[in-house]
Amino acid sequence: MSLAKRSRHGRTAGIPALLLAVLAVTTALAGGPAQAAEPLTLHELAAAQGKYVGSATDNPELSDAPYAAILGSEFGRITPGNSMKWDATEPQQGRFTFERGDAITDFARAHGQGVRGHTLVWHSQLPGWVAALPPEQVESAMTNHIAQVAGHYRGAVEAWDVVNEPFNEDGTFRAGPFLDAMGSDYIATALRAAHAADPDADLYINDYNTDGLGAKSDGMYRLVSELVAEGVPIDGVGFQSHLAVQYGFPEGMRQNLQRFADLGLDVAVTELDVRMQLPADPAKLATQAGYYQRVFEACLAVTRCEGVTVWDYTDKYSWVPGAFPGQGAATLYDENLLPKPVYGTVRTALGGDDGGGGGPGTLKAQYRTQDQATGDNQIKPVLNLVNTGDTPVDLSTVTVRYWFSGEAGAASYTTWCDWSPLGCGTVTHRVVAADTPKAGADHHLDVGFTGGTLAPGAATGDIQLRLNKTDWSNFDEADDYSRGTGTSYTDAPKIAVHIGGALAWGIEP
Ligand code: 9MR
Repeated sequence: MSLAKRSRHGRTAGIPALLLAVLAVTTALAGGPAQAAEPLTLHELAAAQGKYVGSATDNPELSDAPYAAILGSEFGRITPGNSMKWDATEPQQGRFTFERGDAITDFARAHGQGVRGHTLVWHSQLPGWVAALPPEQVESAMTNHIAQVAGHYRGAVEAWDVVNEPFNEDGTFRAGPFLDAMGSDYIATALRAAHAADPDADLYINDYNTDGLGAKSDGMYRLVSELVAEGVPIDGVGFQSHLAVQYGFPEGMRQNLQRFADLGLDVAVTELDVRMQLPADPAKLATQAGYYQRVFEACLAVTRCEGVTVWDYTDKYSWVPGAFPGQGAATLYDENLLPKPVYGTVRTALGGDDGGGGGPGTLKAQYRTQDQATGDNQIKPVLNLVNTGDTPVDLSTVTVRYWFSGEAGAASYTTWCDWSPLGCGTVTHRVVAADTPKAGADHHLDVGFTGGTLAPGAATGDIQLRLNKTDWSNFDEADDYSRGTGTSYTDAPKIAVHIGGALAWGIEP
């Protein structure tokens, strides 16, 4: 892609890298070491290296103001998850609707973002009328669809996924109305029609399970080699990268991206997420963080890799739980729009700090119980926080969360710190009703600190806590989410630790 084309949008590569360097120097001079600079966004970190970081989004989510604020600030490109697809833009033959897609391009324009158009020709989310056409009418329906949609978005869309998911797993062409009517030539025909409709857009073919070396990516490689040799207008290949911790990391991803780049094409990671079987645990989360890191490193290592788009940035709107029941936790932010530790991993992979969110393992919670009675009127967790990172942690930025269920009786609580080597005067504690009450987790005890620093490798030592209902009625602790039975300290993934508002340890219920 040319720099001239990039400069249509403010927050892209090249010039901003220089600006960022100047800003960093200015900040250092003005602020001195004590005044931390505002952390750069993911996209700013990537742009300093000539790449973008994008996110998919969808129309209903844009009315969620906190969601939209992060989408608009943290990401430099957006992809409409659904609203430019054929069923959304031409539900009946010749009747085009662009309102929802326009809302996406309007959002992007207002936030200085680029747009990846998605998608013109795909077997899925294709209205029934297309498959019902006599074969001899399919080509003109397809080229008309492309002319209208790509024509409408000309100038507003940076790149198009012209053809989506054309391959079977073995690298042969996937059946569908277009292949049936035109053979594999439909792909070249679609690319030519898109080029005619928007000569400035980068034209991509996009697929999944082509991220690593293998039969399916070999099929893609054969196809695009031929298209390039025949002079068909193709600019890039998109690698969706819908990964799962249980299926392993795609073999040879960097080499795979590089072989496409060596054909003179751009490449991009277009739909990244890394799902897992729920519940998440520290081992799965560590594997996931490793996969995110390797995808970003692969893109950074390949000069012609334009950037990485995540298939929505938050578990709140991820497609995964709907498509794979029992799986999830696939994205960078949790359902409360807090960045997860994997967000810090991505920042670090992009050459930044971890955003203050604490990378995996910066701080961990350990738990032991000194209360074997599960049916009495008090809960007595004992906590120990350990700094497993290599920088000191300011304890005033830390909140620890222990979830339990309140059962019948009073809904108000009294909390106590019985003993801690830190001094109980520095430990704050209160009970909060959960935003989303769950069985065994309708309240949480939040523990904080008025100050203090935990050095790398250091531990707080015992924080002996206790709580009761104000009417002293009994609890049933047996089902409490955060409770354990061990009487000596073990790592406690069901106790969450937030640093500066970002989850740094544990899994929320
Ligand atoms: O994120 C999209 C989801 O909202 C839709 O229900 C789904 C229907 O097919 O499509 C999702 O996006 C897909 C994308 O268009 C192509 N690659 C796979 C994506 C996840 O299914």
